[in-house]
Amino acid sequence: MTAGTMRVLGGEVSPFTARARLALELRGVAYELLDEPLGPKKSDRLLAANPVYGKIPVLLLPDGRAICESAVIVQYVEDVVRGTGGAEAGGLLLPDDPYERAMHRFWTVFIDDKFWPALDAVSLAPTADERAQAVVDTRAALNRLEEVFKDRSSGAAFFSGRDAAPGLLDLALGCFLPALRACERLHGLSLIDASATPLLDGWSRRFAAHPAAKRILPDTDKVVQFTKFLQEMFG
Ligand code: GSH
Repeated sequence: MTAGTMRVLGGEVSPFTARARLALELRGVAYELLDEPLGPKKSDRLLAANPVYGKIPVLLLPDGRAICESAVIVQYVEDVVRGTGGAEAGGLLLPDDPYERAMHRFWTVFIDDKFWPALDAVSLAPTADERAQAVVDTRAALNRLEEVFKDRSSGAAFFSGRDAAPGLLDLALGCFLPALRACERLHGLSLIDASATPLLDGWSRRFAAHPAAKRILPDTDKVVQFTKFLQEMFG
């Protein structure tokens, strides 16, 4: 990858943008963040780069080609760095074993399809009943991810099975930690904690303390403000 020429269309409080940026940071790829204001009207730049979904993040390659979908971007970064025999070749973001790689991809899809919609609905579902159900669904997804951590981490610090380096699955869930903490604060809930999900509790502290996460993840305060703005917009 040519340093300094990658660009990310994204937003500072966007969890999916954080996921893509974390991969670039962890792999030491320089990039520029182009802030893409999200509102009812999407910019021509975003629609040209992501005509299918019109969503951020989009990774713009030095030659202008675009890659959409945060988990696809993470895997692209991994593929390119492996392909160039980068200093960390041998699998930093995904395990080497094909079955393990498949499992990490499977649970990444679960996080996006089950966990995130449930967490999002805790703040944004239209009715009280739906919000209550969303809390139940969020807890159920986290309980499942507690089991996944036990199975995949092999006792290491991260889902990646390593003590020093987070991988795809860590990024997939970790990008939502600010949203989760904001949701806890806004609704007086405790979702990841030492009694309900002790393994995820330890993991979340280690992930948040990782230098790349410290650089990229937005402050909980900012996410609280953004969530309130969304509640007003959709409420
Ligand atoms: N599956 C997508 C990914 O992983 O990149 C989700 C991206 C996504 O939902 N991005 C949000 C967005 O662009 C911001 S965090 N929302 C604007 C919209 O839905 O119109």
